[in-house]
Amino acid sequence: MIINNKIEKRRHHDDSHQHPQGIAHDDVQKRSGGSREIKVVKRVLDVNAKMANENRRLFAENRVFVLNMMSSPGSGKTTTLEKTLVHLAPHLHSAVIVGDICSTHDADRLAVTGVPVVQINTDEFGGDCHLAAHVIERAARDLDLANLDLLIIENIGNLVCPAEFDIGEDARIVVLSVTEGEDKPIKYPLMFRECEAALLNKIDLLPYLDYDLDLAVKNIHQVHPNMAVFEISAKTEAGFKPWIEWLTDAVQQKRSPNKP
Ligand SMILES: Nc1nc2c(ncn2[C@@H]2O[C@H](COP(=O)(O)OP(=O)(O)OP(=O)(O)O)[C@@H](O)[C@H]2O)c(=O)[nH]1
Ligand SMILES: [Mg+2]
Repeated sequence: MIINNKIEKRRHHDDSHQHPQGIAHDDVQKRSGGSREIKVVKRVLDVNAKMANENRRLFAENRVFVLNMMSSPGSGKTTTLEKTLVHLAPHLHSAVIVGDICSTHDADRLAVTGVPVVQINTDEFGGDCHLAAHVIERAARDLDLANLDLLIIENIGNLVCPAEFDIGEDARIVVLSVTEGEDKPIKYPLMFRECEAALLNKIDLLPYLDYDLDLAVKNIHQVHPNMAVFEISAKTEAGFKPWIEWLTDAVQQKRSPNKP
């Protein structure tokens, strides 16, 4: 099932490009005394945080574990999901919300696995480069949450902005492919600080690259000590076992009746 969920124009902020840590010109008001005050950015944050908490409550009520998957464009989120969903299918009921600025390419690919997929396109409301909590709330209405164990949200390809927005998820992971270079955790630290695990993808390409895997892991741990790192190839499924176990354990913990 694919639902092409073109979220209606329902922004909580104006059309300028706004982020909690990136300030659009419209948001800055000059005071007569010369000091500058940021008003709209705080309102955006407050509204998003409130909606994220409502999402979290809804997901908890339905005991659905929600994973927010983020990365640069093309590092392999959809390919990893295509394979991961097949591994999980015998044990868990899963669904995916996938965000892209345009097109249903990713939803078409993921639907082949048989899981329900909701595609979000942000082009109709300004081409946002991240998914915000109110967009997830709208998309989740198209899913039968009561019958789900796991909801995976493939965020829009971007190594910066998605990390700034709480969407009510239980865990966040970042996919970093070996073709992006070892230095990305150092250059884009927020993403790595905010995530609980990293998938170091496309290791099947290592024989063809001058890539230092140990340095990449060291850089990840410099930003986020002890972060779980899974070295995988979504193409060959090398390294998948520990990744699938990590995810399955996380889902089971949320669904455990003994959990307070
Ligand atoms: N060799 C190799 N190629 C891969 C691997 N994973 C993904 N790819 C390729 O990388 C390209 C991008 O993969 P996607 O899964 O579409 O990446 P994505 O992160 O979902 O991209 P966006 O949704 O556009 O941000 C495709 O051509 C994949 O076939 C891998 O493990 N090894
Ligand atoms: Mg994708």
